[in-house]
Formats: sequence, structure tokens, C-alpha cells
Amino acid sequence: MKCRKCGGKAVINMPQHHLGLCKEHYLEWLPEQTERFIKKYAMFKHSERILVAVSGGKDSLSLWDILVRLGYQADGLYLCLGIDGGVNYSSESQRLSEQFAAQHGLTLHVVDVEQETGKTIPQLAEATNRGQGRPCSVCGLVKRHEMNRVARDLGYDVLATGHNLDDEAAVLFGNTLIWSGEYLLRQGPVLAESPGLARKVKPLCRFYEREMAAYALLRGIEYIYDECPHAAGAKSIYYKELLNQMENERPGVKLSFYLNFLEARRSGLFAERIDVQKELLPCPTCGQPTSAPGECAYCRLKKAGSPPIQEID
Ligand code: Q46
Ligand code: ZN
Ligand code: ZN
Repeated sequence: MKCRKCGGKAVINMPQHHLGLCKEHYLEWLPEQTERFIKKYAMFKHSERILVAVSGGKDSLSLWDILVRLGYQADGLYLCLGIDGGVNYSSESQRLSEQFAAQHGLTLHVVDVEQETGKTIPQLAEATNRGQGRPCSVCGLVKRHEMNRVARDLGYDVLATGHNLDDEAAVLFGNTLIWSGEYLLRQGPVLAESPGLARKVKPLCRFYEREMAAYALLRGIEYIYDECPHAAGAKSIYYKELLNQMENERPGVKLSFYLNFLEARRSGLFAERIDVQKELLPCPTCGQPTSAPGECAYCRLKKAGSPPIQEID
């Protein structure tokens, strides 16, 4: 296959776009497309300060790289979760995140969950009802809270995460299987800010995982190959495999699944029911919004060993 722009040898073929590109043109095309999506979904402007949630993986490091190449003011945030899993997962991903920041002269904020809460994610999962056998539930809660706290405390306008199309399509698949109206309504490239909560954006949501892997590889970005050890057996991995099987038969099916969903949502298919809108109140301890009366789930999690946590923020 030949590069559509220069006729040279294509290093990547994207059947869903009927497009092949050489290295040079691929490394131009992907940031150009990202810029197009940033504008299309009104994610942020050049005057705004962006905090990129960096995990040491290919997507988040590539996102940071792309935003900086596009001239945006983007700093990184690394959350040390204290996960080892026999592969030094957290320390290795922190090392690679710090290495990337140093190589490019960028600012990386590092927050250690153990210092903030007194426990690592696996220890928090052990110590609480919420986490029994499912550290991802605790981890998701802590990550959302800490990202939001840092964005608020350090005055960032927007939080950017590296979710790619495969991630988004898998979440959409899971939410659709159970027709979770509340989650479907909130899923999309932009989650607008609300009192106490930063705007969240996903600039890579229209790129396939293999496209992001190709970008990281061709840009020479060193990233952690290992998945988090707790990801094994997650439903999202099963959904990704199913979607990949469909994609093999029908190239582009993942992209159209996601884009048609966005269009359906935009035209009001998942309109919010007024009677179930939850009122959010500031948590008396940390100030972040919560639907629970009294302290939020994060603050109660921090007091590990306290009464069972029931609601999900
Ligand atoms: S980091 Fe945390 Fe993920 Fe690991 S413990 Fe689960 S949620 S799998 S993205
Ligand atoms: Zn070319
Ligand atoms: Zn709180």
C-alpha cells in the first residue's frame, strides 16, 4: 500500500478511512485530526490550561506529546497508585512518565495515593467493603477525586485523558447491554464542568488503539507495555475482544458504533429525566460535589475500615 500524500511506502493502513500513510505523513495526520476533533467538540482553546492525566501508557503519553506539538499549554499529572503486581507496575509507569517529561522539558505533577490516603490502592481495596475483590472500583473513585482536586487546586481549566476509540466503544458496548441511561448520557468526548468539577475531555476518542500504538512507536515514545495487573479479567477487555472480532469482518464498525451513538445522543435519544436529576452538595470534608448526604465516598473510603460504603459517586 502507498502513502496517499506522497506515494511512498505506507507504514499504516486505515481501512475505515481507505487511507494509507508513510511515517512522515502519519505523524502529521494524527495531530491534525486531533486538532480537528478538539475544535469540533469544543474541548478547549489555546488560552486554556490543560492537565493531562498521564499513566505511562502509550495513549496518555502520546496525547501529551500531540497537545504540546499543537502548541497547547499542557502539563501532566501522574497518580502513583502503589500497584506492583510482580511487574513493578506503578514504579515503572512513573519512571517512564517522568522520563518523557524530562526529555521534553514539561511539567509533571506527581501525586502519591499512599501519601494522600495512608494506603496504596491494593491496601484500600483490601480494607474496605467497596474494594473487596475489585480494586478497580476503589481505584476509579480515587483517580477521579485526585484528578479533580489537582485540577481545582492548581487552577487548570480542563482535564484531558487518553481514552481511545477502543476504550470508548467497549464502555459504550457495556452501557448499552444494560441500557444504562445515566452513563450513556454522560459518555462522550466532553463532560462539561459543573460546580466543583473540572471539564473532562478525551481528544483521542476517535482513534483506534492500533493507531495510537503506531503513533507512539513512530514518535519513539517509550511507554509501559504491561497492562495494570488488575485489568486481567475485566469486562472491558472481553468487550474489546468482541468488538475486534466484528471489526475484522467489517472494518469501521467500531467507529460507526461510537459516532452514531454520539449523533443519537446529540439528537436527544438519551434526554435527561428531570425527576431523577440528583442534587449535588459539597462534601463537608473535601468540598467536592457528592450526591450522598454528608461526606463523599472518597472521604469515607479514606477512613478505611469505617461503615460500608453504599453509593457510587
Ligand atoms: S489502574 Fe486502577 Fe485501571 Fe489498574 S486498578 Fe483497575 S482501574 S486496572 S485503568
Ligand atoms: Zn507520505
Ligand atoms: Zn469528600
